[in-house]
Amino acid sequence: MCSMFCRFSTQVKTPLAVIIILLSYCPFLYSVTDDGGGKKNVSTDNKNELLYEISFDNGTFDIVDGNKNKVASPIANINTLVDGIKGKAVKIDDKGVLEYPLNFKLPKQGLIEFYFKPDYAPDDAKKGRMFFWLSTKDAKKRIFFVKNLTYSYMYTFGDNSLDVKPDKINVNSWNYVGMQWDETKKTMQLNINGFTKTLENVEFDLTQPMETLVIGNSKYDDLGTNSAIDEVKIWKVKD
Ligand SMILES: [Ca+2]
Repeated sequence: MCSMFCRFSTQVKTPLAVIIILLSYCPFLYSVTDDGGGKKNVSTDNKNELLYEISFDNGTFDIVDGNKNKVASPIANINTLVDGIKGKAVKIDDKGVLEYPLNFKLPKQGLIEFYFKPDYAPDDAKKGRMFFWLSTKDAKKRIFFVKNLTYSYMYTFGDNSLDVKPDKINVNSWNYVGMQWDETKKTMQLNINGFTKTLENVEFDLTQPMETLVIGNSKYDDLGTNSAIDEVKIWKVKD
């Protein structure tokens, strides 16, 4: 039953809300380790190479590369700038979205980071929310971070997922999200405010270029965001 649901969840046009529901019913196929906490923030390791960044600090919503050269402006922009964890941030309401056309391959060892400050209530249960979605053209290969309907938070890479419970998320204050993967070591890791979970024996397919980045409400669904988001960064992780 689960494998059927997991396969079904990869269908291109499956609404994200359905994916979230199905993933919440699929037990992990691989071992998960939970370090119970400890402050880890790989981006502080200056060996890593910054590939892309959205800081919102120059008054725009543009994505720039590691040399601060503009890569893309969002297709949709109905959002406002607010005070961020650093400089300015974007406030995305339940209808807001930033959607960027891109064309790049993810590194074999990579890290995606951002901060978000939920403006919804602590008892925001049974409401899926969308924060970050990066996908290939066919949307089967994607990394996304959402709040699912049972109020845990989820990081998904392809058909693999890691999640944390809502007590790891601070409503109405800033939260750190780190989503890391290593194709060689076959691991993926979720880091929420220094609380980390790692999934092992993960098979990645990074051959297709990423073509769409959505920050905020999904273009496929009406999940809403109702949060501020800041300092989005994509890193190439170096040993
Ligand atoms: Ca900022």
